[in-house]
Order: sequence, then C-alpha cells, then structure tokens
Amino acid sequence: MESEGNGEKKMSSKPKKGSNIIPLTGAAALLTLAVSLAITAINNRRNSKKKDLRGCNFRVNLSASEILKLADRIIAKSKEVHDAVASVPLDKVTYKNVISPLAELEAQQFPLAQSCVVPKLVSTSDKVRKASAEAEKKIDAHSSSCSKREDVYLVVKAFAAKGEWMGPEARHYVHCLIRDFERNGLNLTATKREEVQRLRAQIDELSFQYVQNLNDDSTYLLFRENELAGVPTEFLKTLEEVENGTFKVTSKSHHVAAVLELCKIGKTRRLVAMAYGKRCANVNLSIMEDLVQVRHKFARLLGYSHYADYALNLRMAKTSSKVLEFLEDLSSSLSNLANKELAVLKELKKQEEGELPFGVEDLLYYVKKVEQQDFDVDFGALKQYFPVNLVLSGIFKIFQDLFGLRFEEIVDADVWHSDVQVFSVFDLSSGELLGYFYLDMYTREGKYGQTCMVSLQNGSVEFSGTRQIPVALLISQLQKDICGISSLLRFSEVVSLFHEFGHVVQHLCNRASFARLSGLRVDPDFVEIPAQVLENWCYESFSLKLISGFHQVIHLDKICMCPEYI
Ligand SMILES: *[C@@H]1O[C@H](CO)[C@@H](O)[C@H](O)[C@H]1NC(C)=O
Ligand SMILES: *[C@@H]1O[C@H](CO)[C@@H](O)[C@H](O)[C@H]1NC(C)=O
Ligand SMILES: *[C@@H]1O[C@H](CO)[C@@H](O)[C@H](O)[C@H]1NC(C)=O
Ligand SMILES: *[C@@H]1O[C@H](CO)[C@@H](O)[C@H](O)[C@H]1NC(C)=O
Ligand SMILES: CC(=O)N[C@H]1CO[C@H](CO)[C@@H](O)[C@@H]1O
Ligand SMILES: [Zn+2]
Repeated sequence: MESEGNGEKKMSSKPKKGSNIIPLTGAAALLTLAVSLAITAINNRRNSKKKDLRGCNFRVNLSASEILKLADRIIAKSKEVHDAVASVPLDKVTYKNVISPLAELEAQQFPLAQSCVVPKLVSTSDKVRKASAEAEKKIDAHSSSCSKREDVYLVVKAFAAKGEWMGPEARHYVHCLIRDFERNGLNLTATKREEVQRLRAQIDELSFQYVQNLNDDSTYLLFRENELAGVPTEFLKTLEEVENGTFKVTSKSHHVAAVLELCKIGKTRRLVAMAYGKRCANVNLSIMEDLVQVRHKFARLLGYSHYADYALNLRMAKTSSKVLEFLEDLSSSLSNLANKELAVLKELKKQEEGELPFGVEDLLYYVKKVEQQDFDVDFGALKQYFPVNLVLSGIFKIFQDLFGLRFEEIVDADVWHSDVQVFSVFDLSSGELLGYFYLDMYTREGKYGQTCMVSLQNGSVEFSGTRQIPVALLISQLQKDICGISSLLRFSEVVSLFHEFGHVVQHLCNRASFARLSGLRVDPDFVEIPAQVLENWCYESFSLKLISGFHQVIHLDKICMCPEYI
C-alpha cells in the first residue's frame, strides 16, 4: 500500500489476506540447521558508546517530550522557509531563492518528521506512541496549511513562467509543486477555492469515518466445532471459546481467510463470507453515498469531469477511458481461461457438496483444493522448509547478487528495541555507501500490525551538491524464535518478505535528486511493479534453493512436526 495525499501513511506494503502466524508449541530444539546469516558484522566494540549512522538524520528512540519538541521545531523551521520564499518579489524569482529552499526543506525535514511519526508504529512505550500520534497530527495539519499557501504558489508559478533553464528532473519537480497546489484549488477564484477546501475537509472526514468504522467493527459469528470442520486444530485453539463448544469467528481478515480457505462446511463459509461483505453496511452505506457526491462536486470544481479523472491524473494511466480500455482488454483476453478454471472448481464442488450453486464463499476453498490436488502441494509440510533465518539470509544473498550490493550489519547502532537490526548498504564495485536499512521483524505488543516498508530518509542532492542517502525500515510480523528454534514461515510469508525487500532495495538504489521524487515516490500505479516483478524470484528453483532448507524439530525423543496452518 502506498497512499497519496497529505496526512496519510508514509509506507508501502502489499495488502495481504490472512496473515496469522501460529506460534510454535512445545519446548523443541533445532536439530539439523544452525544457520548463520550470510552477512558480515562490523564489530566495533572498542567504542562502547552507541554510534550515530553517518549521513542518517533519522533520530532513534526519542522520548515523548523530545518528539513533541522536535515536531514544534520542524513546524517553526518550515514556516520560516515558506515565509522567506513567499517574500521573494515576483520579478526576482530564481531557482536558488525559490525552488531549492523548498526542495532542501523537504529533504531535510522528512527524516526528522519520520523520527516523530515512526515511533507510533514501533515504540514499546505507550506514552511515546501517544506523543508520536499527536506529533503526526500537528505535522500533518501544518503540511496541509502549507499546501494551501497562495503566496508561495504565486512565487513558484512566477518562477515557472520565467522559464529559467532547468534539467528535466528539476522541471518535473516544479511541475509537481504547481500541480499539488492546483489540486488544492489555488488557481481558482477565492470563493471556488474556499469551496474546494471545504469539500476536501469533508472528504477527509468521511473517509476517516469509513475506515474507523471498519477498524472498530467487533461483530462475530458463533460456530460449533463440527461447523468448522476442516480448519486446523491450532487455528481453532486461537479462537475464543464462548459457550460450551462454540467458537467466535470475528470479521478480522485472518479469521475470515482461514475459514474461507479451509472450512469444509459450505454453509459456514457462506455465513462468514456474507457477514464479511456486509461489515458496517448500516453505517458505511450512507457514508459511501455521501462520499461519492462530495468527491464528484470536488472534482468538477477543479475542472475534471468526475472524481476518477481527478484521481487518475497523478497516475500513469492518466484517464479513466484508458483504464476501462485496459480492463476490457484484460477481460476479453482472460475470459476463456477464467471460465475453464471456474468449470474445474464447480466440478470439484459438485463432487464434494452435490448440486449446489457455486458462490463467492467457494472460491478460496476450491482454489486451495485444486492447488493441493493438482500440484500435490501440502502447504503444511512446505512450511518445514522455510525457517526464518535461512529465508532471510537467502533473500540477502539474492538481492546482493542481483543488484551488486553488499550488506553489512552495524551491531552497535542505536535502535528502539533489541530485536531491531541495522545494515549498511554498499555498492559492491565502487564501495560507495548507498544507504541503510533497519529490520524490525518480530511481532510484539503495541507494534504496528502489518508488513510494510517505511522510508526514514529519502535520497536527494542539495544545491551545493551534497548528497543525502536513503534510509529504509522494514516492519514485519514474524513470530520470534522460541527456545532458539528458528520460526517457520508459510510460503505466502516468504513471498511477502521478498516483496517488501524489493521495496527496500528500490528505495536504497534510487538516484533521484529530489526527496519528493525519490524512492517509492513514483506514480501510484507504478509503485508496486518493481517489488512484484522481484517476487517472481520466489518461484525459481535456483533462488528457492537459496531461501529454503529442511527444518526438523525434535520433541523429547520423537520427531514431531510443527503445528501447521494454511
Ligand atoms: C487550474 O489548474 C488545473 C490543473 O492544472 C487546470 O486544469 C485548470 O485549467 C486551471 N484553471 C484555471 C482557472 O487556470
Ligand atoms: C457442556 O460440555 C460438557 C462437557 O463436554 C457437557 O457435559 C455439558 O452437557 C455441556 N453443556 C451444555 C449446556 O451443552
Ligand atoms: C530507548 O529509550 C528509553 C528511554 O527513553 C530507554 O529506556 C531504552 O533503553 C531505549 N531503548 C533502546 C533499545 O535503546
Ligand atoms: C520520501 O519517500 C517516501 C516513500 O517513498 C514518500 O512517502 C515521502 O513523501 C518522501 N518524502 C518527501 C519529502 O517527499
Ligand atoms: C468493507 C465494506 O466496505 N463494508 C461494506 C460497507 O457497506 C457497503 C454497502 O452495504 C458494503 O457493500 C460493504 O461491503
Ligand atoms: Zn508493495
């Protein structure tokens, strides 16, 4: 996920269906593999003081009061620079007094802002997470007010009109500055502009409500054990048992996905699929209707024929007609294949459940069935081959080889939790330091619940030629090793890790000169492409060999398999 607009998350991850990890049980010990990561550790123990990372302006592990103070400083500095730019007389505008102060401000302030905002996702302290959320609100409100500054807009526009020579990258940057102001209505008359900003606020509020409703949804269904036949015992154990033998299935995606993929009872799947589809329908239907109306008005005011064209203007596709054309084309090319595959699923359902209509509740279940039958895959057994350490070292090896990089762990760097690791990334041939990445891999209380990549600092080049290097953070939700046993990953988790690592490398190898155009800040319909292309390595035998290996667990004196799920 990578969201546009102000005040939204600065991160990217692939939306995933159920990603529940069932912990290993029993005191077992790793028998076969003692895998060490294929990375060198620079052990600089002589200097016991934690050292700062050279060229990284992200500040680690700030306290609650430091976060709030820093947020105020960021805002004050930003005001100062915007005021200075706004005060340039329209006939005296140059690249140096208008564009580069704005570009450098963004580049320098981003890692500081992330120092305030990221603790909300990863801090172990409740107090710090609260301060971080408060700081984020303040900073977002400030950026939103900057994006409405007519004085700055006029100066930038005057600069663009002057036609001073610029390279293509700088020209694109100026174009983006102006475009973003104009998407806020700054080139409209005062009354229309106010209307645009009023509608924008309404859109934000409605969208927030909609998401909030979904997050707060605590509806559930109750099933007896026999009604849940097919789901693994381990999964059943994680469900709350309400009354004698009835289990709570909530509308959280990992519950829903497990039932839809594995439950043999068609009626149960149907109830769950229906309840999931109807989540919050009583409240969010009217929100949705309002939102459609308000967005339409908003887009019309800004000169677009509808909201889709407004949204697409930032994307590679550019217009809704192009999108429709693309979808039609896909549909006509794939229909035959889809019908053929659907017929197979329907036939399977007929064999298993008799003559019943094939519904939305059947898709995941029978797709999984086909995979297991046709390819003879036992997803439970597969998991034995993906101990997390081995997967990680394999991923490191593949990415280093593929992109000519060298990763080195920095063991004495400052971090926010002892599980967090930091790595330097070097260009293999020149030895140049390209950037850093942090890995915060294991799930823990209070930590953000998705797997994603977050930018902590973006690559950029200042007017003076000084280069700022990119810094990335990968957050994931793996189960920590238990009693020294490397935890095992489902194959889908392996792919997801590979995918996020693709984002990390895309961020780090970027050579853009503007923080705003760097890393993952590409057109939103392109942002997932590099990581998705890289995912394909997970299906090649040579790379599979690097990221896998049999993992055997011994429990007392008999070999036991770890609990399996999906
Ligand atoms: C305002 O900017 C938008 C987007 O760049 C453009 O389509 C529109 O024609 C402009 N309107 C005016 C009044 O200049
Ligand atoms: C609850 O379960 C116990 C043990 O399985 C059984 O003896 C009892 O009759 C059950 N009670 C109800 C109300 O189902
Ligand atoms: C983070 O800072 C707190 C104090 O604010 C300190 O107690 C904690 O040890 C620090 N954590 C790490 C991992 O350095
Ligand atoms: C830096 O990159 C991130 C992720 O690619 C992006 O969300 C953010 O807006 C960029 N920062 C600036 C200052 O543009
Ligand atoms: C998740 C979601 O969007 N839930 C529902 C909101 O309301 C509409 C209209 O009833 C449903 O179609 C959605 O599924
Ligand atoms: Zn992604």
